[in-house]
Amino acid sequence: MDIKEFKIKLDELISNSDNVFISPHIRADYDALAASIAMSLIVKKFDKEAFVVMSDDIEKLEQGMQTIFKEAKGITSFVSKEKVEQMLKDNSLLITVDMNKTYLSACSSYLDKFKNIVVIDHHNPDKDTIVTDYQYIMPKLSSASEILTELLICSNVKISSRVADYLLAGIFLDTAKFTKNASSKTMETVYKLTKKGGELARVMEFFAEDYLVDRKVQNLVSKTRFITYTAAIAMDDTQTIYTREELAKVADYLLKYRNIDASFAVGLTTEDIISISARSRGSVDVSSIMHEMGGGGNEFSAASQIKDSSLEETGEKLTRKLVPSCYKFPKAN
Ligand SMILES: [Mn+2]
Repeated sequence: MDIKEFKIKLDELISNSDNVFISPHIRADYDALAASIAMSLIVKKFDKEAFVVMSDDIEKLEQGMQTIFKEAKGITSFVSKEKVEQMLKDNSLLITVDMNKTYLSACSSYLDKFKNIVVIDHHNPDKDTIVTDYQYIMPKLSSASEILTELLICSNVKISSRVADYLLAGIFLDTAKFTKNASSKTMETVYKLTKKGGELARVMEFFAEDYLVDRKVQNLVSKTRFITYTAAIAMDDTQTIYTREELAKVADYLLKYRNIDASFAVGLTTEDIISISARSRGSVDVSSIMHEMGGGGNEFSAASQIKDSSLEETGEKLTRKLVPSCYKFPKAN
């Protein structure tokens, strides 16, 4: 569907609603948060109340995310998922951004209470995708922030320099600093946001590394095994607990090496949950590999969480999936 066509439908749904809830995925990242803030600005243009449902523990977010969250409180209303149920009206609209799966919404237990649901995302749909007639799912686009920038522009919503920064941060994250899945369209979006006053130098400040986190990330990077010449798995077989963001950083980091087409970071994220963060330059569809292991994503970026398995078993299972899909001979120079 063309974005202008989608926009007409979206406008109609917003106009006819009593109030609007915007749901980023749980454990929101820069892309989900920026897209949610942008969506709230679009809704406000219709003089409708817009609430972003954030149930993450704000104190646990990384510093840059906390900065955006605190600043954005001035322009966007945030509510917890517990509050939403009391605020629901007969004609409440839910708009999910940066995710399309039921289980990734903080509102998953009461999705049926919304009169209408709109899904705006750039991840592949699958059997768990929220069932609705109103979907705008574009797996070829870099990020939800890229989609939302277009929507803001079509909606004639003023983009402040700070909102432009947030959206740039979303694109920056999802393209691993413009190194993957950044099309000419993505760069055009970056251009438009820069024209609105967004500045990459300020965006970089959100991503400033914490020394201890970076040591942890590099320590896991140093445990990388090359399963084939082009596929790498960084796996920690100790009981160290990682955040999903740390695993994502490891997988992102590994893609910087010349030969690596697909990278995987595997580690415990709680005592009994193993998480995998997968990244690809595009030649290996990591979402299909992660899908087979109970997760999802898109061809460039995917993840899964595994229960009732050991790190060793998970590592072996992943290796078996990789060998047929990933093996290729090194290119001669
Ligand atoms: Mn995203």
